[in-house]
Amino acid sequence: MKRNCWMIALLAVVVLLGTVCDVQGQSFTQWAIAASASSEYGSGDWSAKQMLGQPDVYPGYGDNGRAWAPAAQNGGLQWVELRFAEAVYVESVEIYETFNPGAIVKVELVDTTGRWHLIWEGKGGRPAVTDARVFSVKNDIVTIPCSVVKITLDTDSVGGWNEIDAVSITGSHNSPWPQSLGQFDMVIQWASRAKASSQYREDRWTPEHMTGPPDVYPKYGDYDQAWTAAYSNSGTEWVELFYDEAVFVQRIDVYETYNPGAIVKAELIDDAGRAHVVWEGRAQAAPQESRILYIENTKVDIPARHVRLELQTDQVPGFNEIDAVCLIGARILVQEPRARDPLELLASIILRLGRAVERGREERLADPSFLQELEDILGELSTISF
Ligand SMILES: [Ca+2]
Ligand SMILES: [Ca+2]
Repeated sequence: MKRNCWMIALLAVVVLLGTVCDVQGQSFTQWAIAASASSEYGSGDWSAKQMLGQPDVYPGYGDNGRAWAPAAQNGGLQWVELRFAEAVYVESVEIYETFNPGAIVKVELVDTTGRWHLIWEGKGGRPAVTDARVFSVKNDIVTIPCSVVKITLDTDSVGGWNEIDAVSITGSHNSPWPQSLGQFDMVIQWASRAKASSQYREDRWTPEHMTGPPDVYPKYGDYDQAWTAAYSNSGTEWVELFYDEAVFVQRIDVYETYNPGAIVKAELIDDAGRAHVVWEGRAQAAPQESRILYIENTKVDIPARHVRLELQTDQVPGFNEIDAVCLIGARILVQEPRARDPLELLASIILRLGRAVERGREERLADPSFLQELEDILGELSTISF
């Protein structure tokens, strides 16, 4: 056997591994198989089990017994808990709200060890358009598999019955996050301090109104609990947000609650004061509704607690308002060596053994018939399809 035979065997193993990983890495959507709630309007219609399976009200809008409703219209905090068949690395949670949407204030994932992780929080409020909506929450917080979702609603925040038709999770069996991100170490932070190039008034629409969790979103409009610049179409403006703890930033979520689309650049500023560009885009008017601009960070791997956003306010007519900015990141970068796949390990051992036999023959280190026997065994090993 010659060296290229070992190489071919190794290549075959590598190709096979790649294919297997591809199949396992695909994300898929699951619908709830079990549901419970803090309260329910009925034991049949409007009960928690009306959230099981695929939506059967959505995209319809209105009071419908095929969706869950709490016992009372305005009954304070209520929660629902949904269980899914397979634990997956959750990429997003989709919540089908089919009557009086906007009351969701908290979305949590429960991992397979039973630990709770907050992945989204807000104050609740009626969105601009009263229509059925799919509220989609991205997850970059929990980097281990989960199969349970808990959703908390403040039913006082949106009048009338707040109904949920169905809930799904989308995720895969393979982690979409870099190996280096430590498990359990991702944190959600809201800005604790903020400043801006200008502000509309001394006491209202100030930079401080960008600190803390969103209190305008999902409402849309000109609200003084959000920041806006002194003038509506004055050109370049900037805002800076400060957080308590420096993290390796995974994502920046910007809550734009009035005339969204003016942001053109996002930077992280390290503790030495150097700016690192995370994202750049073009200003463009977006639909007249509040939105979350998700800025994924794949470029900058230094810890940061300081974010700078640049806006081109003359490109999007009207006042461009920002309600809150969330920083999501890992506390520490765990540099664990990647666990090697057993097949990959075997292939590399076969390759090493082949080289050793070759060296033995070239340097006459052993009996030629013994080396021949070793070579024959290696030949057999390389014909096995892994
Ligand atoms: Ca339903
Ligand atoms: Ca705010």
